[in-house]
Amino acid sequence: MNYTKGTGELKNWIVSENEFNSNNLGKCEAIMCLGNGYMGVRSATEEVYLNETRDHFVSGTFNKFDENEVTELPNIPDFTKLNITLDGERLDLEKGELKNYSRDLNLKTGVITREFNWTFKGKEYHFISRRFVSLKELNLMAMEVEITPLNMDSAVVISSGIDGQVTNSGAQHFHEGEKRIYNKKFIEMISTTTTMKIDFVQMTTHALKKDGVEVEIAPDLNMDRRKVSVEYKVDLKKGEKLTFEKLCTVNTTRDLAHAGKELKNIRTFSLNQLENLSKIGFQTLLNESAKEWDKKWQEIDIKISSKEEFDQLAIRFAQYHLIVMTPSHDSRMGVGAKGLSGEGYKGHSFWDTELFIMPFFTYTMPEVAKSLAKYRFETLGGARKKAEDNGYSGAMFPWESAWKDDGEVTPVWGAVDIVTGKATKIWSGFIEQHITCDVAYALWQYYMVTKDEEFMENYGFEILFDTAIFWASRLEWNEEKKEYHINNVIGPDEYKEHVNNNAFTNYMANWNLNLAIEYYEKLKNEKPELFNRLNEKLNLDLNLNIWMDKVTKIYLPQPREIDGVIPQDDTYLSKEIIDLTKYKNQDHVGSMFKDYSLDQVNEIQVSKQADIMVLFYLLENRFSTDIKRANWNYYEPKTLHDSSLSLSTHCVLASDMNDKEMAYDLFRRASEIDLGPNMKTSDHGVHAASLGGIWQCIVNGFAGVRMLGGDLRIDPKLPENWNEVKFPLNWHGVNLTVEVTKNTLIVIRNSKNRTEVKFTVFGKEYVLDKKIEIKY
Ligand code: IFM
Repeated sequence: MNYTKGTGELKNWIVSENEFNSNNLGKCEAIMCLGNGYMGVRSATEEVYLNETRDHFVSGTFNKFDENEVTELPNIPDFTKLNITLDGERLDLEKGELKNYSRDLNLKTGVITREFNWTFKGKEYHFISRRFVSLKELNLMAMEVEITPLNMDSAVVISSGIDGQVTNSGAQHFHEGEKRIYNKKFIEMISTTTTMKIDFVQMTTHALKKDGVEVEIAPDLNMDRRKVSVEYKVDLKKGEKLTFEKLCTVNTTRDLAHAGKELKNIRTFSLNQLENLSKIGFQTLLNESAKEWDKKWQEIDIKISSKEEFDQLAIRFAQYHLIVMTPSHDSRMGVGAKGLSGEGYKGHSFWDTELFIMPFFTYTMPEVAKSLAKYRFETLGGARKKAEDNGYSGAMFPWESAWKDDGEVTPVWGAVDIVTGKATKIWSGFIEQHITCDVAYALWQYYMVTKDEEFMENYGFEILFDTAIFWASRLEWNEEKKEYHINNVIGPDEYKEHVNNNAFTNYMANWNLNLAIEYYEKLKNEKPELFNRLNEKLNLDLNLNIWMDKVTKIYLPQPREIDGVIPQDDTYLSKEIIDLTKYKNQDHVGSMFKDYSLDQVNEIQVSKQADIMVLFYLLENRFSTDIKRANWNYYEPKTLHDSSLSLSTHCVLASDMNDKEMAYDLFRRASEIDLGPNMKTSDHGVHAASLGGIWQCIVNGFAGVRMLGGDLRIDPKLPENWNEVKFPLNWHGVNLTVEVTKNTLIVIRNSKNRTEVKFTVFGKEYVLDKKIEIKY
C-alpha cells in the first residue's frame, strides 16, 4: 500500500495500492469500499479472481437464510463484474506482464481509479477504470472503464449486466424474480429476499464512446439463471480509446421513499430514474457526488499539522468510512460492526455504535447521531421482549441488533474450540448485558451535547427510564453481603464469561438508575405533561421507589488498598497469571486460541480488550488519576487488544493520564488496524468502531474534549510530534472551531446564534463570545 501518493491539493487524501497481488484482494475490497449509507459496495476488481469477495449491501434489508442461521444483510446481485476479452484473451492480471499498476481511493471525492498497462502475447493495452457510489443520488452506483490498445488494432468484447449468482459465503438470500432488457439498453433484475420478502429492483445501462465520441453499438442480449447481461463487441484501431460507462441503480420495497408502493410502480420509478440519470451522464454524476463530498468535508474535516503525514490521512480515512457506512437517511437502521464493507458480523449493530461511532456524529453531525439514537428507540419492542423472555422488566437491548423488529440476533455458535473440536458457544447474546447502559449513556451524551429536547421528549426519556427499569429488575440481592449483585455476565472483556459483578456493568447500571431518578424529579417538576404520559406508560411512581431502594445498595467494586486495583469482576484477580509475552507480540489477533480454548482463557488473567478503562473513560470524574494509573499498570500488560475496540480507549486514557508518548503510539496502532501493512486484517470488512475510535483519540484524547456531567471540558494534551490540530465541534447547537497547539487553545464561534457556550480548561471556566485564545 502507498499512503503518500496524494500531492498538492490531494496531499493526504489518497489511499493507494501500488502492486497487484491476487492473494490480498480482501484488503482493498474493504478499505476502498464505496458507499453512501444507503448502500455499500466492496471494491472488487472489474475482472474476476478466485479469492475475491464481491459484496454489495443495502442498509437495513436483513434476511434470514434459514431457521438455524441469524438474520444478515444479504449480498445483492452484482453489477461490478465485467467480462473483458481483448483480442480473444480474457483480461487477467495473473497472466502476462503488468506495468504502472495503481488503484487509488480518493477520500475527498469518494472515487476509485484503477490504472495499468497489461501486455499479453505481445499485445499491450492501457486500462483505466473509475467507480463511485453517489453521495447525491442514494440509489446510484456508477463505473467507467477505458481501454486503449497501444501497439495493434484490437477486437474488444465486454459483457456486463447484473449477476444474481452471488451469495453470502454460500447462503443464497433471494428468490429469482423477473429479468428484462428494455430497448436493448436498460437491464432490469427483480429479486425478493426469501423470508422477509423485500423486493429489490436493480437496473443498469451502458454508454460507449470511441475517443470521447458516443457510439451506438447493438449488443447481444443474454439471460441466464439469476443473470442478465449484454455483450458489446467493439473494434478499436491502435491508439483508439474505448470508454465504457455503466450506471446502476438499486431500489427496494424497504426504502422509505417506496413505502406502501406496489412493485410495479417501483419498477416504473426505477426505469424513469435510470433514463434520467443516463441523460445526465457518468462525468456529471461523478462531479455532483464529489460536490456532496466536498460539502461533507467542510463540515467534518480535521486538520493536523505534524511531520507524521500519515496521521492526517488516517483520520480522513476514518471519517470517510464513518460517512459511507452510516444510514443517516433512515432511523430504522443501525450501523454494522463492519459497516457495509464486508460480511463480518452480518451487518449487525453492537455497542460499537453507541460508545465508539456515535460520539463523532454527536459532536460533529448531530442530526446523524439523532437518527442512530432513534434507531434504538425503534428497537424498543425487541428490547422489551428480550427482557420479558429472560424474566426481567423494562428494556434489555440485544447484544447484536439488526432490523428494528428482530430483537436479539447474536449467533449462538462461533469459532472452533481447539480442545473439543466443536464450535464454541457465543454467550454474548445471553449475558453480555452492558449494551443496555451503553445505549442509555450514548443518548444522554447526545442530549447533553446537543440539548435536543424534542428528541428526549419523544424518544430519549422513555429509553432512559425503561433501561433503569431493566437494571432494577436485573439486580440480585445477596443476603450475606446485604447488597445487590449482577451475576453471570460478560463485561466488555469477552475473555471472561459467566462472571459476577463485572465492575463496568455494575457501575454503569448504578449510573443508569441514578440518571432515571434525576430525570424523574426533573420531568415531574419541569415537564408535568410529559411526566404524566411516561408515568402512565412505565409506572414511574412505583419504579422510583424501587430505584431509590436499590440504587445505593448496588455493589460497586472498590480499589484494593494495597495497590488501588479495582477487581474487574469477583474472580479475575484470583485467576492464574501466565507469561503473555508471546501473545502481546503477536502478528495476528487471537493467537492465544492456537494454544488455549476459550474455557482455558477464562481461567487466566488475560483480557481481550479495554474493560475497566472504558469505565474510566465514561465516568471520568469518579476516579482519580492515581487509581486510573494503578489499574492501567495492572490490566494493560494483561490485555492483548484482540478486539479492535481496545486501542482507541487505551489511547484516550493514556492522554487523560498525560502519557503523551503512549497515547500517540496507541493512536498509530489503532490507525493501522485497517491501514497498516497487514494485508489480511480487513478481509471481512473495515473495523467500524475502531474508525470511530480514531476520531475519539484525537478529539477526546489529544484535544481532551469531554462532556462531564453536562459541561464541556477541553484539556488538551497534544502529542509531541504534532504542532497543531484544528477540528469542528458542535456544542448546544453552536458550530465551533477548536484549534489546539502545544500551548494554545483557540475556540471560535461559527454560528450566528448567541447561545451561551461555557467550558473549562484545566479547571478554569471560560465563556465564549466570538473567539477566545487561551494559553495553557
Ligand atoms: O462489539 C465488539 C466486541 O466488543 C468485541 N468483539 C467484536 C464486537 C463487534 O465489533
